[in-house]
Amino acid sequence: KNAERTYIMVKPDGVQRGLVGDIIGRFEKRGFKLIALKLVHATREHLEDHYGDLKGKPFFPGLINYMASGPVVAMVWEGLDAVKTGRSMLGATNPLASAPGTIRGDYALAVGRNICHGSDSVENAEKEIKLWFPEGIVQYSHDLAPWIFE
Ligand code: YYY
Ligand code: MG
Repeated sequence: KNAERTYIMVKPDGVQRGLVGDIIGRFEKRGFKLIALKLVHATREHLEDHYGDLKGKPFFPGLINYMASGPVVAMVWEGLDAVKTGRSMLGATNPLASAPGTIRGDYALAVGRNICHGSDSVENAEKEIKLWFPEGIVQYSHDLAPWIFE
């Protein structure tokens, strides 16, 4: 469970608004280990794959336009309960329902401009990590683990 992984992405609005450093900093300071990171301007096909479960929703075309409007920062973070903890750090899907102190609750107002993505299950995290990082993930040890995990 210490080695659980989640896929976290700063969306195009988060990149444009200069929130990349803050979002990375929150995950670093919480104790998660950064194991993959890149800036990508994704194709519509790739984004339709990523959001495949939402095909058919009324907001889907707008979501793809928004996500294809600029580069995103794709990341994999590893640590204790990474999927669930990552979701709680992001806040609710609709930023108006996100608590202050969460990323969306601090920086966003509109559901269609909610600045970040996080995997919603371990199974989806694995799929998303494969989709965004087909080249694989760097392995390295970081000696903080005993200071963060029992
Ligand atoms: O996982 P999460 O991002 O919190 O929400 P999803 O239900 O997976 O929807 C993905 C994405 O779609 C959401 O972050 C914003 C957008 N969206 C929308 O624009 N309008 C909605 N009513 C619901 C979702
Ligand atoms: Mg989702």
